[in-house]
Amino acid sequence: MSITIRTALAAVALVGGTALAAVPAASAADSAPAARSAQAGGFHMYLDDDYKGGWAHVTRTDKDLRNNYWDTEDKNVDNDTSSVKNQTRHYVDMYQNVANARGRCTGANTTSYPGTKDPNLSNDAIKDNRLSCVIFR
Ligand SMILES: [Ca+2]
Ligand SMILES: [Ca+2]
Ligand SMILES: [Ca+2]
Repeated sequence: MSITIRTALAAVALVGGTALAAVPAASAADSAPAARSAQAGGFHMYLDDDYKGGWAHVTRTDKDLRNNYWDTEDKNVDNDTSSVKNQTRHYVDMYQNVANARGRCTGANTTSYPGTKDPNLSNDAIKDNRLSCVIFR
């Protein structure tokens, strides 16, 4: 009985591992055309609507934007983002709150799709000037 359960769990783990492994494999296959977007890549955040004002970007998950700063001013990025460009191949989840003690970001959230941009976050669940945590997946 317990062996059967363990086998089932192993199968699930294997499926999960395969799915994860498939992501880098797909990227590698597209490596030539990806060169340009890799240079301009990352998840870009702007202080104002329409990709204006201060700029900051991340290239991986960042669960606390309080120690990220705009290029134009000595202010941190937390609760200040108004527009975004997702120049990655990842879905990027934008959360209202920095990670809690369990490492989970919480509150209102909006997903940015790979290769898309949004000139105004005020009409999204995350809303204007609330972004505090960015999760790449
Ligand atoms: Ca940070
Ligand atoms: Ca919007
Ligand atoms: Ca916030």
